[in-house]
Amino acid sequence: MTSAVITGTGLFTPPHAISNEALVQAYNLWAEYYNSEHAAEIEAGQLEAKPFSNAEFIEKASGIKQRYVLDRDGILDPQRMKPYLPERSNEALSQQAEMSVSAARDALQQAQVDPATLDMVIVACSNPQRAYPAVAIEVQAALGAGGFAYDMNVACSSATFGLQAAANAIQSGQAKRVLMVNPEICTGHLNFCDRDSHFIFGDACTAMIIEASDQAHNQAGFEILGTKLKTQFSNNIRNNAGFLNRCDESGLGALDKLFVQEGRKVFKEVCPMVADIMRHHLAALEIEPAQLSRLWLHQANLNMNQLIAKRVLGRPATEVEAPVILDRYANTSSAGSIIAFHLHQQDLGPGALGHICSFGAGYSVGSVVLRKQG
Ligand code: CO8
Repeated sequence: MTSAVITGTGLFTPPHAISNEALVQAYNLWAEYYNSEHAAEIEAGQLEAKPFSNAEFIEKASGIKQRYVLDRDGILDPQRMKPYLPERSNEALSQQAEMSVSAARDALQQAQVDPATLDMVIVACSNPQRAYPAVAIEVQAALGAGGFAYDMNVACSSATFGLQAAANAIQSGQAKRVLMVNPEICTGHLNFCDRDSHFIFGDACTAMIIEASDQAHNQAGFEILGTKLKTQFSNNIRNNAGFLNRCDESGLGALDKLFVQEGRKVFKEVCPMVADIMRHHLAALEIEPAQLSRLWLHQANLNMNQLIAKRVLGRPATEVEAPVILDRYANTSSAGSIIAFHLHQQDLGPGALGHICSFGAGYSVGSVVLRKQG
């Protein structure tokens, strides 16, 4: 069977960063204003006072120190608490297509691939910015790619599920050269007025070129040895935004539908599930965890990653073995594990084995085992 090889990766990092301190200052100003505006209802027990946020708590609970965002001003304005991302005309490149093209150009260059020779484009992310036409088809047109394109969404696991779709298409002969991009605008659907979650996410876009091995110009890529996907329904991470919101008569439909989660439950339920899937996947490929040079894990929470890596390896992982990018990028949903891969693989020699694993809403887990070529 033809093997599928990752021959290029790219990353778009937004130009603005927000530190925990700046984010907390904006939130606390907003909370102070809310509490004074609603002092009478809070006093009468009709409303709860908004609690204050804390930068030290955020770093200790999550490992996050800052996040990159498409717009800083709107998020840090206590009168607004959401980014300014104005709708563009239909003639302009959409925000997600723009990020995708930027990350894709880097990946194409690394792979030494002419975009006209791409025959499949997948945009895989948590929140495609519109229903149709697919953002992927816009990206295909912007790059002058051939073949076909589609969007897919499996929340934080969108990229690994996209990798499996790309590898399957190559192995079945339906495609020879695939672009898979992950334009994550997490700040667009994050509630910056919620102390428990306002710090969790940032924006970024990653891209990968996946090719049939006999097509690859870059001989130092990563062969996909195997992919394993798992889903299990849970309401613990949810976003109810959708096209039926406007059809609701109760008034609830008019409210902003944003990211909500039971963070503690997610932590407890997802960690053992992920470690178990990773170990079983390695065993099925007859690979011992000790043979792995690198774990590129989903970047949601540092404590979570340390726990999962320890369960997989049977000992704590070093920072080189399980690189961390969430301190700078925060949780960028499906882009997180791919950013870790993009930034932390250049030192690996031919034959080195590595493991990408994503996990998140669904629940969904995507496990991809790679071997460095060269
Ligand atoms: N400042 C100060 N105190 C706070 C804050 C804050 N900002 N936030 C919470 N607290 C308080 C709590 O209220 C609580 O107080 P009390 O003890 O009085 O009740 C106390 O601190 C402890 O709170 P927690 O128990 O919630 O704290 P944890 O130690 O569990 O940390 C985390 C919270 C960081 C959220 C942690 O539980 C976690 O990371 N869990 C896993 C989350 C996860 O991986 N989620 C995956 C979501 S991503 C995904 O699937 C993709 C979705 C699609 C993308 C969406 C884009 C928007």
